Amino acid sequence: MEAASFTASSQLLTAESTASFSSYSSSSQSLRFKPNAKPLNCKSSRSFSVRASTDDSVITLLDYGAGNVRSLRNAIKHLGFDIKDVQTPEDILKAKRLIFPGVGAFAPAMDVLNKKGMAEALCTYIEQDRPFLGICLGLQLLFESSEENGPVKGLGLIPGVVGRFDSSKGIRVPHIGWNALQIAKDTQILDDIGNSHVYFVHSYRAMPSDDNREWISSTCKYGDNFIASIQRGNVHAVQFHPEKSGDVGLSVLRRFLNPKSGKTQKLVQGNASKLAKRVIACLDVRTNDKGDLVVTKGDQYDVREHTKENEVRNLGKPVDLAGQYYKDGADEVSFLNITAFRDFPLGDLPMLKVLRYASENVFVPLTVGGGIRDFKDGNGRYYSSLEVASEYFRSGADKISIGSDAVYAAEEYLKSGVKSGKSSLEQISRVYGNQAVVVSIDPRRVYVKDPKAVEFRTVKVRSPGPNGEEYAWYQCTVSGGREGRPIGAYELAKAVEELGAGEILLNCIDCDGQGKGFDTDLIKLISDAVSIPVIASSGAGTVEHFSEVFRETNASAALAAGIFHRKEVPIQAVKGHLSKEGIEVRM
Ligand code: 1PR
Repeated sequence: MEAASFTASSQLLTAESTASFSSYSSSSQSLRFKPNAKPLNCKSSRSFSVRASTDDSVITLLDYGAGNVRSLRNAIKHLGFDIKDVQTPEDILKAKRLIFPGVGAFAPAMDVLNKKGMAEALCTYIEQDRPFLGICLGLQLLFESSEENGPVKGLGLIPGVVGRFDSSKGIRVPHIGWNALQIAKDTQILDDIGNSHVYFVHSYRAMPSDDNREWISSTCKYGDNFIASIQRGNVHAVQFHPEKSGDVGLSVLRRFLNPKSGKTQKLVQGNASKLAKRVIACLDVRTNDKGDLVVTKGDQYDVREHTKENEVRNLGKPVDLAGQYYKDGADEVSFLNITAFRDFPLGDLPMLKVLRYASENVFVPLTVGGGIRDFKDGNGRYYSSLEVASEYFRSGADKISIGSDAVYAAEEYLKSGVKSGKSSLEQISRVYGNQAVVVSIDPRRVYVKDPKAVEFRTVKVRSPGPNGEEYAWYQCTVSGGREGRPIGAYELAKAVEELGAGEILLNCIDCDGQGKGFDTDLIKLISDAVSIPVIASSGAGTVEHFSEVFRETNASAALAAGIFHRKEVPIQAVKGHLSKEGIEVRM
């Protein structure tokens, strides 16, 4: 996954990278791909005469340690292959099949490849037309350069510059979600895709041109037409994430890992043409009074049964439910550790275990939230929010979600007008990219008669308040709705976008668990205010509530919990309804 925003520390890295590029540039010139050269025109290294391994069941993985590749490891293992990690450039040259999942930002990735001598080994490997699969940033790095905190030179194997999506064209950046491909040529690994959707998450992309046309195996339309995959001989790279693209994605990986594999399962063909609206299943998780980690669900955030015992409502086991929702067709699964604001999440080993087990069998994106903040444990040891997030990523999360701490960061930012760079939100998005950071907002409606009576953005509500009020503002809360803060959801959303959030999970305490529909007033307000994707949450009760929220607001995704846990409405019923209503979904 490439990072969308790299500011303070990346500038340091970029400066370093620039230094190493200057020593690298002479060789990178000769590494540059010349369009008509065959085979690939990389510079061979004299020192690299290593024989390829002969074991077909072992896949070599180039993981330079910049982020979460656990999902990919899980997918490879799920398909029955073992993984050998690259430690040295020689390991690249010994590989029988090499997968390069680019993670982090372009400049630091190139920096690591150059410093470890892997850039040249990679070029040699590709020049020899040996089986290669680049993923996401692993595709972008093959190009001449990137504008991401650059210009920064890439491996120079494919002509072209990687640039940022242009949000002024009315698209949301990052590009997050399920999109259709236009297949440009026959490549074995895309054979099963047809017109199904695959999962993308990125802010930068390579554009097709006459110079790189012969490489392009598929394109995708998001604002512009960008390169979704390339292929030449045995060299493949994809901008999407096969390891997070469900059965279709697994088939892409399977076909790369085992080219002899025929069609192994019948994939559902949809009428994919553009970015699909996502349907997300959410699991609110906490420890019950017996000490078991359970999926629970509240009514307006109250998760206790209204009985004498007043026990925590138990709706199932987190790993089982996540696996079930994946099979049922959820486009994403979210875990919210709802009491982590008062506990130390790294002390919550069961939650990390849940994530590890869930990610072994769930091949769509997994988000985890709860308790992401700086923390001092009982022995006075300090843990940064970045360490907490890193542990979540290592355990299998693709995105993390920040609640309370993002409210404090936004308040601070609005008060001082200065980005400190120190908030959890800023730190995590700097290291993992803003597409990996969701901000979860827990607002409560506050009715007012006169919008001028409050300093926060109000909306004219469809249903007037208890005293006939026609307006409302949405007060942000922290600690699972227990404390209201002096900031509105509108102000918070704008601030966190500036601080580096890549997506907003927009709850509404009033609607939570009520089954009466999403708060479209709130969702319209926020989805019109920001240019990052917004996930509508709280209140889904029927399939019509989903079509309503997508028709009336600019939400990119809709999330539900109660109706899925209680099996009142299956995920496929939601998708079938949306599709019938002409709203594109991944089937
Ligand atoms: O503040 O960073 O520790 O994060 C805590 C996280 O836990 C936040 O994302 C917050 O939303 C969540 N949370 C805290 N307390 C509760 C609670 O319910 N008591 N759950 C809670 C929030 C809301 C939704 C829910 C939808 C859909 N849950 O995620 O799943 O409202 O429900 P529905 O379809 O049944 O209506 P931090």
